[in-house]
Amino acid sequence: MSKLIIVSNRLPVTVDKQEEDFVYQKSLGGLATGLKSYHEKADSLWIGWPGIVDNDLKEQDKENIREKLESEYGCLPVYFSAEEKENYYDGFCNNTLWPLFHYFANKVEFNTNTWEAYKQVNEKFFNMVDEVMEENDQVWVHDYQLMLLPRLIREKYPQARIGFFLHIPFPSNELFRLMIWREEILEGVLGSDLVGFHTFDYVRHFLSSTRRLLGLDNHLNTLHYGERNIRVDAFPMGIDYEKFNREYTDTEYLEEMKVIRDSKGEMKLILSVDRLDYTKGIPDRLKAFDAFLQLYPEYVGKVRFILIVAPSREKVDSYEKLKRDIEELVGNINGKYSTVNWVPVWFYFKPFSQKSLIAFYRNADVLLVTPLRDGMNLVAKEYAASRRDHEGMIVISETAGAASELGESIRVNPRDMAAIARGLYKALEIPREEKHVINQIIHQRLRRYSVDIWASDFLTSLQNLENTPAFKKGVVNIDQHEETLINEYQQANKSMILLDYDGTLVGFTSIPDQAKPDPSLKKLLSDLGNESQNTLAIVSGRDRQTLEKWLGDLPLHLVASHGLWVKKQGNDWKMTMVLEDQWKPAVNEVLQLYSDRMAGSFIEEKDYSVALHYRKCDPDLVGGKLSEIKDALLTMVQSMSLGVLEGNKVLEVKDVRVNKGMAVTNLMKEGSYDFILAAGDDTTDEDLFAALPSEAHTIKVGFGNTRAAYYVNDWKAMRSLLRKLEGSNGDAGDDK
Ligand code: GDG
Repeated sequence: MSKLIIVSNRLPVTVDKQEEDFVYQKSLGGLATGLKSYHEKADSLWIGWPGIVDNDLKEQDKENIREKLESEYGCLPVYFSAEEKENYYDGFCNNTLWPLFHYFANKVEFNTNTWEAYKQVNEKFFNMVDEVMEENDQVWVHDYQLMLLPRLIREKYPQARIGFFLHIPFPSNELFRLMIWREEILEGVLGSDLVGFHTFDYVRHFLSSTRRLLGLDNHLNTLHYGERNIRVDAFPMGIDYEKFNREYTDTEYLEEMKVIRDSKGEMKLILSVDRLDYTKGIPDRLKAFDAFLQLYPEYVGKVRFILIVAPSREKVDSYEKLKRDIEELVGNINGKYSTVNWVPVWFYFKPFSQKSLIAFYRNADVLLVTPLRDGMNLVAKEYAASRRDHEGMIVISETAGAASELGESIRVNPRDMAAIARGLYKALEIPREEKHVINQIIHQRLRRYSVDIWASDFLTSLQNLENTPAFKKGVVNIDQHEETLINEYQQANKSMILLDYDGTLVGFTSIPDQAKPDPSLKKLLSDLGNESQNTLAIVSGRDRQTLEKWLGDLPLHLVASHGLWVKKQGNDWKMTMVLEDQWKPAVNEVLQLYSDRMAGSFIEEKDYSVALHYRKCDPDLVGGKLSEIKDALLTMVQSMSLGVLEGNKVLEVKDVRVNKGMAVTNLMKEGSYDFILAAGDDTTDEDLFAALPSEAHTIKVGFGNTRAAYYVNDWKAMRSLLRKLEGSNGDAGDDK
């Protein structure tokens, strides 16, 4: 039986040493609160740090804690020392990743020691996963503290199903690229099969970073990475709706409710609940409350702001300072407005029990939640769910992930004090009926997409991922057909092998001239060409001079410029069609105009065509420009027999009568072949596939739609297939 392993930095249980005893408490924080209920129902195994450092523990303590965590909570502890905690957690996680991902670039510290500790602790987590992992287990890794873990697991368990979920925002590439170890971090996450974020904005940002920094294209949110496909998607985390919406009748709750209600009297309550963190925008919120009292003096004496801040990360310097700033602001406001029987801000710096929190939620007229950045913000959802009477109203910052789902609430810019003040006023004054309609919609949504549904949605998506690229429906990986292919090849009397060059036999380079064949490729082609049954042809878009220089000494035919020039083995180059080239300067001029404004692009002029190469350009820039360029060219090319051809990161204008299919049809006429294999990677090779009889073995190299029957992942896989074919006829040769 396979199991689910959840891995996160903190366990849902925190172990604390009090005197000589160990106390087990619920952990605070969004992830722990949210996923705990699912964990209990799913009977999963949860690996994480129990919140206590190694230095406080004897070996025997560690064992006892492990035993209790495992048997009572389904958890397994990863221990680390105080020094590791300082460097990995306080250091790299909270002084580097956290501020960077929340757009606080000025707070980011880069430090090689903390990075080393981050790597080391990720390894520690891996060791614990490794200890309990069985082949068919699913692993779900959580959050920014463990971004290297998916890759570590993948390296040892290539077949495992691994999911990763980021609970905080993924920043725009402009921010993310500031990270020194950005490639390692992306590659770490890409060990997963499914990468989840709270919102589609974070999905977009992640895909933009993988594209710009690792050069990975994506199709319908699927990344093709090496041999694997990785799905990237948005899964907005929900809450345990029932828990917050339920009616409680226990004395603890009823007493808490009474105390809050009595103290409230006729007063309107504004509430906010956060962990202590500079991303939560607490100082700005206090200033906005001050602005509210100034702008709407009729509320002086009639409204109270309850500010609950749960202590967190107090050992990090900036958090200490933040606490002092908050205290000062609270002091200022209270000093300015308080009267004998009214204090505007009630500030609590301590955690409350969840029941107390629910009691606060149920008595608050408005929840004011204005983080400067927040991955999701569960407090907003918990508040809405808690107000069973549909009387609550939320003022939420547009930079919180939850704002996209709580669109009916009042959305504000968290730095705009006047806007927050106006938002508060609106929330307090909103007509009852309107408030009820808004609440109904929100409740419905929260009830439906609860945290359990969120977790099972993520895990079902992980389970159902197909291994074959979704966009190659009906096209089969040649691996599944390899034996038949080799058999047919061995039995054939006359074989024709037609191979494109760039992207099919060699990888792409930023400068086309650098893609010349390596000795191993030359040996492979020479061996294949020397087989007596074989006719081998390289069918390329390159000019004849280059092909001659690189491959002219091999036993094969060469087809250059997409079929315009053909050189049969041992003969001279021949033009397959008489063409004109007077159009080139005009086309060149148009392309040049665009190229000048597309940094990284360049123009290649061939005998009878002009190509614009844009491999090194910003992909988003190209996306917007291509159709414009095609439009501009269209009017020119319509009057001639020219066409605009889209290849692999290249746009080429050439005579439409010339194509790879036409040239190959001529070659094929010269013999009767009982085995035909053709392989190519871009759209110009589709003409080649189309011109071949249906029994031909057509192979698309890499991604994308194709009329070929099979595909291989990349040029390396193509070479290895050709080696096997060649080797199957006796001497395999040594072309490594
Ligand atoms: C991260 C992301 C994302 C707070 N004070 C008390 C208390 N809490 C509970 C709340 C809520 C949780 O802590 C806070 O969750 P948030 O979502 O607001 O924020 P983070 O902890 O920063 O969580 C965040 C989340 O992960 C989930 O993916 O939404 O964006 O930053 O559940 O109720 N609970 C108790 N006493 C308190 O005083 N018992």
